[in-house]
Amino acid sequence: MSVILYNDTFLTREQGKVDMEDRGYQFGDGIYEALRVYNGKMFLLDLHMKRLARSARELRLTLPYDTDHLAENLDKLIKENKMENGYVYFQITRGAIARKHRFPEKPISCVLTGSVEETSQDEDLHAEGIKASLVDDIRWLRCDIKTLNLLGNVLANQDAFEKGADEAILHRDGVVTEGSTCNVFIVKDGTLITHPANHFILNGITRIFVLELANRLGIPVEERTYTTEELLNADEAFITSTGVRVTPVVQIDDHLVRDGKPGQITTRLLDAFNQDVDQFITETLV
Ligand code: DCS
Repeated sequence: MSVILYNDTFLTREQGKVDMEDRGYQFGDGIYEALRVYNGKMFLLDLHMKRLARSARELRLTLPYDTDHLAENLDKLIKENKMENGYVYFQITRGAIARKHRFPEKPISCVLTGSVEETSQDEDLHAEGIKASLVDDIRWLRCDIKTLNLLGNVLANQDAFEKGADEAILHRDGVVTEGSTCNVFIVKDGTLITHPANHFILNGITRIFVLELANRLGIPVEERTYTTEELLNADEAFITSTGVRVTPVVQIDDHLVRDGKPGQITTRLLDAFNQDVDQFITETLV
């Protein structure tokens, strides 16, 4: 029986009920984070908590308690569920009140829920590469906030799936932004290129980590916009996210990325990433 976090308490999954007038349910008025757990410990926790605090500020949402306390509760949640490897997901909404678009006049309590999902350590990894499909980015202009409003992402992801692809790569008028669930990188003439972290993309924690790895490995980086044409003519392409780490993109619709095999720089970054995860696991053993 799984245990969930509900505000500051722990309940069984069956006990966890949310009010039908919760603003998260009615407007998608809330924020979330998803973290990877290895060996019972949360990976890149501080960066996730920083991003959560930023999302809350941007939506003028007051967290029910501070991020240190939240981290302690998430730790307990993992232990209660005896989970070794998997994900922690949590979300915070502006709370439940009679439906009106504007914020509640008097402050009401936020609703925080958290749950875990067990997976094997490498279930979501696809080192051989995936197929992607180009889809119009029809989302709003604050994609930098990790909000519950994911309809643009959901529709793009479904569109890609129906075209036989694993992921949608989004573009605004021919400028590649990110994936429906991930960030997108290309490599051209040895340089790593990715969309700058502005309002058009979510600044992925994995994106931040991969940029640090590139720096460590001496791979030149350009954070700049690039077009779908540059993507199709890239030497290499890959996506990053909490689930997939660094995953090569070997095909985009009917077009092979170079020879349709994972690129050299992509593989170097994935190897470095995996080594850091292994080290993290070893450290948590002590
Ligand atoms: N861009 C979008 C639109 C995302 O949804 C995600 C993660 C990312 C980029 C990559 O961010 P992280 O590197 O921080 O994971 N999507 C999460 C989600 O909705 N479920 O799991 C990962």
